Amino acid sequence: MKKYHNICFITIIGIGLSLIVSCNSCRKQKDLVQQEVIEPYVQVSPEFNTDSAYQYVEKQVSFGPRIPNSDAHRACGDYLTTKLTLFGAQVTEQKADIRHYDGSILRMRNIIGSYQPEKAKRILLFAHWDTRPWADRETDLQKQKQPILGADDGASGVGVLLEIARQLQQKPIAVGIDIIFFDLEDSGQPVFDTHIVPGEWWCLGSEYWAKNPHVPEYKASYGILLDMVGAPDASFMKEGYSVQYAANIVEKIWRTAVNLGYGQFFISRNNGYVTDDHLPVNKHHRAPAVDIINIKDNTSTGFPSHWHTHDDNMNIISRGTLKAVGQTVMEVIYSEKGD
Ligand code: AHN
Ligand code: ZN
Repeated sequence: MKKYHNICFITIIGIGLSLIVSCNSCRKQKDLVQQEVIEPYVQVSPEFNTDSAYQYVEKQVSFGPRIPNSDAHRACGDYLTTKLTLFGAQVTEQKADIRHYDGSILRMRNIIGSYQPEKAKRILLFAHWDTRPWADRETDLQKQKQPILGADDGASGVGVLLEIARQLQQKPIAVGIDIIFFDLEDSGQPVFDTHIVPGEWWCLGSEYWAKNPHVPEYKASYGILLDMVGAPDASFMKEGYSVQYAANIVEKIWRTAVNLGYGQFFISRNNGYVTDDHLPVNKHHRAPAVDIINIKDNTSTGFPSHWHTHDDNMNIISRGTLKAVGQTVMEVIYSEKGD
């Protein structure tokens, strides 16, 4: 009887052990299977055409430096207005006379293209279209006094947004979109003028709009600024004011970029505070706004080495970078649900 008991006991333990073992291997197999069938990310947005974005950058640069009060500035402004109109946006222009740091008057022209203006839920996409009147980061003083072409600093963000405008006409989305090309971003006091004039001389177009929006009481769910989004080795780090005012939008954009395979451009690191067009937009509460901007930690300025030099020309524009930024922004906005 005792022996029988023992056998019985051993058998029960045996069955128990084998159950545990088989359950474990069962679970292991399941884990394996689950790992093998991780779903690839399925893109919801139409394909951003980077050749077309490149052309829009090239066209702006072909006017020459788009410095305030110049013929090239006027001609390029007309081009941008015409393009937005052709792409089906409702276009509004804001004009005002704004005081420059040296006391002269700059004739400002902000260009706004609205899609589905009747919709309450809106997203604001913006870039500056003016170019810096000086190459004040050149070492040679003569070169410093010449205006830059601003292929990256100016034209790249606008080029990407024009392509997005074209796409919005082809395939409308669930939310309203406002695209703003701000003027007078880049007329801040040059470094060679050491007699510092107190005041804020950067981002004058966006400051004007944030105080006097084209629609009274204007608010957007969020805003995205594109600044210097064309260089082949661009690194978009998480800029300080963007994180301070719009942390969840920063995360949404960077996560989307990684999902699309653009993690080499969208770096998961915080780096610096930049006075840029998103600052007035944030301060005046028009939208929590994020700056996608090429930031470097291995240069003295914190910006790429071509910044505010004559190297900022078509040679530093890469279709691959325009694509990474354009497709990421499109994916973010085409994922939005309506009101
Ligand atoms: C300042 O240098 C104060 N802000 C940089 C913003 C900028 C200039 N973006 C392009 N050009
Ligand atoms: Zn600049």
